[in-house]
Amino acid sequence: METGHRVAVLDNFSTGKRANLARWAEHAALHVVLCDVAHGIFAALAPITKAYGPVTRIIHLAAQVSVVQSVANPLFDMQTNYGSTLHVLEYARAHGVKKVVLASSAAVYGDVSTLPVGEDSPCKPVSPYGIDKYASELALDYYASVHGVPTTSLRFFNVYGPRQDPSSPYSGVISIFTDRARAGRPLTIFGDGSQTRDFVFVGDVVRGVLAAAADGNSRVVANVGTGNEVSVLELAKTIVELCGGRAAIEHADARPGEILKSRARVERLRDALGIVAETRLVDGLKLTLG
Ligand code: UD2
Repeated sequence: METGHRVAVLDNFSTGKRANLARWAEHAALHVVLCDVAHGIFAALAPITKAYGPVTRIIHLAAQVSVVQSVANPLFDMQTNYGSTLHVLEYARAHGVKKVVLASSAAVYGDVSTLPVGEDSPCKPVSPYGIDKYASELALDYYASVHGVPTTSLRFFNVYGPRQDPSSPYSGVISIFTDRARAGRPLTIFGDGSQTRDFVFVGDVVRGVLAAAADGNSRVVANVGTGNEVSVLELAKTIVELCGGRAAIEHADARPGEILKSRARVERLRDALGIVAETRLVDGLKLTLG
């Protein structure tokens, strides 16, 4: 909207909060529509399509985001994560949308033997979540080649930042750890904490998403990460230290269906989209802690 675009937000607010849009609430170019994307978007967008013409660019972020939840309820994951993608692509096909950007995931790779993992590595997901994100990528590719819908799939690594909700046990680890460390409560590490992740700050992710939406190329697949990996134990120690050192670190059983190591190759993000995720973890953590 800052750049003169009209924006429709479709959300069922199952995890997101309207309050996060408060800054824009009165803006005439923002339309917030209560909608479960997995049930279709034609009806939800009909008034906007009628008044202003069809949506021209879609950023598809709607998903259930927990790998653990997908293991417990694979059908829900498929309906939510893959089903929503098909609804988005059907709208795009019907209305000649100029770009569909999918929030895909590092989970499409599964357990990788060689790190950093590049986009041409084989995709062997080890969870229903990873399978449904990969299926979504294949659907984008199909709609691009058969129906001429321009697409970009961004494989998000571990995204974190302010306003991430820590309230569910399946919330992102940084939201949980910062919430607990702030309150002086113990941080629980699943397993020995040697598992690694490539944590990428939300501001850098947003720049990648906007670049992908504006990009004229189609069928681009790019990782969105920093190219660095940090162990969960190291992460926990850093957060405890930033919060004054009061909180204890505990261990519990490792989670099923999880990947062990994760680190992105980031050359394509830089070369195809001109983006470098440059926020250092410690700076991103400080911004998250506020
Ligand atoms: C994240 C994303 C997922 C997908 C995936 C890609 C979230 C919530 N999930 O899954 O959508 O994109 O990355 O690979 O962002 N952990 C603890 N203690 C806690 C919570 C987590 O030790 O209290 C560990 C957990 O076992 C895992 C790591 O921290 O090894 C990261 O867990 P997560 O749930 O933040 O994210 P992940 O990588 O499962």
